[in-house]
Amino acid sequence: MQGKIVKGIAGFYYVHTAENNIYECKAKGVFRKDGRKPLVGDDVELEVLDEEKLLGNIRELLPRTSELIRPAVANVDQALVIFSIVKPQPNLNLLDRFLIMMEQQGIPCIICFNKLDIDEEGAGQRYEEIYRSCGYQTIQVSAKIWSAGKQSGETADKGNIQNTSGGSMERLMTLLQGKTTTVAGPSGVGKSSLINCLQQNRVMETGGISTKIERGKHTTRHSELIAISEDTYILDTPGFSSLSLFDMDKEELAGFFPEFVREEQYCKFAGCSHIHEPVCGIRDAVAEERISKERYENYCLLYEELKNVNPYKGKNFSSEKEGKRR
Ligand SMILES: Nc1nc2c(ncn2[C@@H]2O[C@H](COP(=O)(O)OP(=O)(O)OP(=O)(O)O)[C@@H](O)[C@H]2O)c(=O)[nH]1
Ligand SMILES: [Mg+2]
Ligand SMILES: [Zn+2]
Repeated sequence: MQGKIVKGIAGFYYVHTAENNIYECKAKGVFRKDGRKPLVGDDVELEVLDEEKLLGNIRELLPRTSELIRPAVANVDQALVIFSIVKPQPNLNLLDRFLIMMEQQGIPCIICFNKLDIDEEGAGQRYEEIYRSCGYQTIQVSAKIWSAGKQSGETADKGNIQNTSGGSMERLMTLLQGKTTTVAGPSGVGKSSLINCLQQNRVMETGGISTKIERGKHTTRHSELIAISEDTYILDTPGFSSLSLFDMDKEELAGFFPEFVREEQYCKFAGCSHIHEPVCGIRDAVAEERISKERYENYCLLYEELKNVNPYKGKNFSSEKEGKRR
């Protein structure tokens, strides 16, 4: 029988099958010999041990279409990165790190700003503008309003969700339809709350945020894949509070800022770092507000960070070249 791993905890894998059963399985297949490890999202071949108690063994891992390192998950089509507009306020540097990480792994991102209901100053609009101008799909929602409407039966007809105060939930549903989406974002922004709005069957545990520091409490501890409809899955993940850029030279960084790419042609120097060179297309675009100041500042911070992480990388490269010339 075939199924999909929806959760993995302490050596057990929970496998969802077409009959809508979830089997508790151990990894017992030959794949273990070549050091392959099952991931949430993996399609697997399982052997049923006990039909009543829903126990089984995973015999084989089917080929993956994608594999993410963080969160560790297979076969996702896209990421829905969620930040709240307020409580907690978004850390755009963390958002940019996440976007870069996904660009590196070739996974498209939708950026969702939640808690629209308590956005008194319209900050969400500005965040949306920053990221829309980079070419990302962006959306503002309120899980709270939406779930209140759902409970009172207002939005029972899914095709007719047009609640402006609840945000663009209908559009969000359309973006997720037929795909496997990993949700990501800091703790306390409402990832689990939003997933609860999107599906009826399972209720994910949600937690408060600490009133003092307005941070989340890390309520979700394990990644879990939830079937919203037959071919639509969403992965709830634990919140993260930091991300380090990995495996990248500082020269590569600009390539992961989609809005930089179209302006680079105006840089005078090939390999321009966009930090200090005269005649720089990126810095001109920032001055003319075609590139947002926030994004550029984060670029500079991350560039500096990469420089410090691996200060000798560039130098090694040039000395190698000299060595060859001799
Ligand atoms: N005002 C408001 N509060 C919300 C909204 N969505 C979620 N919350 C609240 O924010 C808090 C955190 O929500 P969760 O869904 O647990 O957040 P999470 O992102 O899953 O957090 P972790 O599991 O810790 O990573 C809870 O108190 C929710 O009730 C919203 O749209 N508006
Ligand atoms: Mg959660
Ligand atoms: Zn430049």
